[in-house]
Amino acid sequence: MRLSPASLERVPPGVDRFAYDRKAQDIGIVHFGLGAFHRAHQAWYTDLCMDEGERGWGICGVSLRSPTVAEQLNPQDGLYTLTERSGDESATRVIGAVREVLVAPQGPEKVIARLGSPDVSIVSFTVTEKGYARRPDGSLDLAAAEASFYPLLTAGLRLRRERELPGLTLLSCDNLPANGRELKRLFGEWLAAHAPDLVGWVAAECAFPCSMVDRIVPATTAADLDWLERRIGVRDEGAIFTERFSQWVIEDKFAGPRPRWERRGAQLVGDVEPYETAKLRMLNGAHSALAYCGLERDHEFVHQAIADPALRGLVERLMRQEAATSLTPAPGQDLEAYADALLARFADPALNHRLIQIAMDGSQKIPQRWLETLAYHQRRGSPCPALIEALAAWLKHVRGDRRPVDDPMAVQLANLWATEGSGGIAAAMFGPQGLFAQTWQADEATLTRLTRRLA
Ligand code: CS2
Repeated sequence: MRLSPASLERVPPGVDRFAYDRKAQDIGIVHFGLGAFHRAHQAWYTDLCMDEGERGWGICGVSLRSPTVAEQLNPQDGLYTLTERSGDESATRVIGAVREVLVAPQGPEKVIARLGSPDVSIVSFTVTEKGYARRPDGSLDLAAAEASFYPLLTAGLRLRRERELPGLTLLSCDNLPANGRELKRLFGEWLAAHAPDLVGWVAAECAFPCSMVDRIVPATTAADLDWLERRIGVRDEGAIFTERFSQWVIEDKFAGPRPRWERRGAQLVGDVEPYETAKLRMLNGAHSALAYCGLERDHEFVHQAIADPALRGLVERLMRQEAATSLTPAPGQDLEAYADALLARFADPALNHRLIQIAMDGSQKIPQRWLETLAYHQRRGSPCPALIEALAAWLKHVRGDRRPVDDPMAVQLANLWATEGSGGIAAAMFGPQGLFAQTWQADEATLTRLTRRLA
């Protein structure tokens, strides 16, 4: 039997669940990219806040491509469980916040109508780095943007203006530096090309807060679903598994009402940047290094890679000597303690976080995770052996001869390898004319070092 409002009563009392009147909640949030991360993070905060008395923050999730999530959640009326795991312990909660799941290609007009609803005041995004359609030089790839959220958002905002409704808060929750400002800039480029008449209205009526989001959410496996079914007595095809830790730092800059997410631990601040940069360079930077170096050494999971003494040393150095020293902490932000906490999170075997999941889309991730740190230290003449080691492992990974490469630039990267070979690939990527020159141009010594490592 599937999890649903009707089968909820069969779920044992040890499983926590929402306590608010679900049907009475209007949809106040439209979310693009209803993946596992959103369901473990923002939807969970919102669900807990509605338990605290916040009202009208039901979520309409929009999948931009695949019908999979809709097929998982719609037969369950949007209900799903979130299980937090740590060591031998676990705790499960039924989440009620998702009220509707739309699949954009199956009905774009429904998405536009929802964006045009007077009840909606927030549009949030977890569309992954590539969903923003940025080229390596930072500009908007108009063709790729066409297949992402840009056209729908434009049509929805146009409808609001026609109806004389207020604008929206557009809240990016992806792992990009200054994600709100990036969204604003990229959406501005899109509007200039496709809807110049909306530029002024969007600037006046919409807000683009930055946010730092953090929770490790491994992809759910079939074995996880079976384990949960044995535990709770019903089948949840939309179940999500995560760690106990969660963090959300949001720039307090909204165009209209918002849930008081701080009631359940979100931090509303004036400037997100110190948190966001630390998270990208330390957590995500270490993650990507573990992924490429770990796969090279035939590890499968993060907890296995971090238990490998060679990789542990590399990650310690990357976080403490290379990433942390490139940061300016906010008052009270303790980067040594942050590194300690990250190591403990990575080591938790309960998560079974696959390295291959993190290895995805490296071309979209490494600029903010590694290259900005490398640029910082190069200006000061300090070496970054751990990051160079990680870069070499990434270069080898995208050559694609050991395992398939899941990356929007996979073909381009493989072609570069084919034409440049191990003697020229480093310069083709990171040299003065390299693909990533916008973020970092390696000096001669570094290129030589990298090339030697690939030989
Ligand atoms: C990971 C992130 O897959 C990845 O690239 O580094 O998803 C990471 O688990 C989250 O950002 C943690 O908050």
